[in-house]
Amino acid sequence: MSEEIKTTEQTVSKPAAKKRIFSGVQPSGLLTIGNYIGAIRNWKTLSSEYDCIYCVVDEHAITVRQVPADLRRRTYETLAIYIACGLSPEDNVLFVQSHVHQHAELSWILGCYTMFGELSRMTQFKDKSAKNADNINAGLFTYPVLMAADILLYQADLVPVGLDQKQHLELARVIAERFNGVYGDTFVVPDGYFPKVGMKINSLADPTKKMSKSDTNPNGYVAILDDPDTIIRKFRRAVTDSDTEVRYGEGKDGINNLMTIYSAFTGRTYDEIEAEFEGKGYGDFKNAVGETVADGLRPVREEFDRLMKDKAYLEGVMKDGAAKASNVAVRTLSKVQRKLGFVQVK
Ligand code: ATP
Ligand code: LTN
Repeated sequence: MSEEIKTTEQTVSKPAAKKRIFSGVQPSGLLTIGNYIGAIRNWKTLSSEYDCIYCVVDEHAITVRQVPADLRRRTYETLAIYIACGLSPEDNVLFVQSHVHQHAELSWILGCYTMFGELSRMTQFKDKSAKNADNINAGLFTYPVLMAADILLYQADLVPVGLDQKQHLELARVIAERFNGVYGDTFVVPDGYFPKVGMKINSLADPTKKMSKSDTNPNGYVAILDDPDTIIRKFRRAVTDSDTEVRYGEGKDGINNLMTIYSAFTGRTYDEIEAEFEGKGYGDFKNAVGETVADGLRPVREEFDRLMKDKAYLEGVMKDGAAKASNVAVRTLSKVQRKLGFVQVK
């Protein structure tokens, strides 16, 4: 919809403000094809229609112990992957979470509007506590509040994420509605955006579990930056069943997962894939998936290598992105503080 602006001489049309997207990935490991298919690829698709803000969420990553030098390097790498996947810093705001201090401040405030019981029900907290039994810290527990702060700080309309983030997104909506209910309209209540194909890519080593970049077994995931031989080898080793037919169906988690990945990279439907591999075995299919993924990711890898040689450029993007993000963040936080009754002196 366009809003009409009347001037004395003429009537000009000003396009209505675009809706806003916010999303992020943790720099907690090498980004996988799960992150790519479930999230980043859709960021690119949506990027022309929306006003997009994409963040490297380093504050989220420290809920699990990180080696400082690795965290620093991965923060650059994650940003470089965003750009290499086609998200230009000119058309999208790209920044690092810890460079905009309002995230942590809003998170504290929203924590006072989030119930202990709500956080206790989060399945990611249960999963990660089981995996990190020696470090079940409060940050791991309140992680969804920080995620809500990320989203609500920018008044985002849409949040493109994979299926594992659905529960966190629903909690962000509950928190926004609760706050709005008490103080009047303050936050936009965000909607989730999930890909039609690939909202949950599973591990190649255990196809009943989500593919995860922090998996200790590197054969479980394919990293966006794995070289072609490694990608092809990992797909050849992918766990499948004892059947031989390439067919999507119950009890065929491994093949279903490979078909989903192949479909995401080729745009072919499951029926078309079944027809393509009729009479051929799993071996041929696994090779085809490996080669298709390796080819599809080649341009990303090449652009990534180029970008990582230019740290000054990446730092420029970070600085510029943080300045743009701060403009929005300052306004939301100030509105929230005013509504709460915090004294504001100029
Ligand atoms: P970690 O292993 O450190 O928890 P992760 O691989 O699960 O990390 P996140 O940084 O938590 O990745 O997720 C970034 C985005 O990628 C989120 O939108 C998430 O939903 C999506 N995503 C992550 N893994 C998958 C997957 N296996 N399939 C589909 N989407 C995924
Ligand atoms: N929790 C998300 C990462 C994340 C995020 C966000 C995603 C942090 N803040 C805001 C979307 C919007 C995850 O993928 N683990």
